[in-house]
Amino acid sequence: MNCIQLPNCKKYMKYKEELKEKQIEELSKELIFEYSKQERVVNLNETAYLLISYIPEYLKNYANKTFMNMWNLHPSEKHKIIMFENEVKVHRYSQSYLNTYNKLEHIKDSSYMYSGYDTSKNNLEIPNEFLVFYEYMVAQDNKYNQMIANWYEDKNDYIAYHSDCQRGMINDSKITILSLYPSNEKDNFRFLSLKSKQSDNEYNIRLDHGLIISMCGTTQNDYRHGITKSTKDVTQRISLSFRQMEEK
Ligand SMILES: O=C(O)CCC(=O)C(=O)O
Repeated sequence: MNCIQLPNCKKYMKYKEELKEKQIEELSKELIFEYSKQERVVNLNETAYLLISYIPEYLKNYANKTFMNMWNLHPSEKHKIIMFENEVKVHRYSQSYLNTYNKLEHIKDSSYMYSGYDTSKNNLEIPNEFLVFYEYMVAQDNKYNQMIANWYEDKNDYIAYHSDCQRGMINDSKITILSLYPSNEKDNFRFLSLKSKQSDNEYNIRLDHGLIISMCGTTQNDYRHGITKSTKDVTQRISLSFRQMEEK
């Protein structure tokens, strides 16, 4: 495993030098992870870290061929969430599958992101088009038992900074996001932005086609994350996020 301690350790400086040598574009604190078979580790602090890897080539080929079929699975209406008891429509389509947490007892002083008040469709079976990705993730770690698909239509779709709700999740489990696009055109790739709750630390990670990013350790307690709006026109993006929930 490569270890990338951010922002000051020697290994990170060496990594930056290597990026320059390969003439890979890197803006200030923007991290780009070109395809590699090796899993990489990004330490956000002593207890929060990210794991970065890629789906194998056969899954990428499958995604290239079936992207529009997967796109057409999005719900007809943009997603709703609950913010301090109010239903709010957000700028993306979203659907959760399998073991989704459906209790709303906390919404007086917190938010609920899996749906609005109607939780009746939060535990659907995963559609066939997405099953290969779910099965791949379960083969990596058999604790994954829940999935959310997010569909981002264009540059105006985004997800606001938030920390993921950990209610109902297995203790110390990770949350993993896979990014898919209609092509490998890097101008369309969105960024996952992570902002520390305790300091000015901020990391922007380019979410390439087929990139898998796991948020691990205390990332949800120490950082907020979001997908920012793009400043230029971009194609669609689908993200599949995988969680590890306590069995009911
Ligand atoms: O679409 C994404 O990549 C972000 C998803 C996300 O932030 C989440 O599931 O909490």
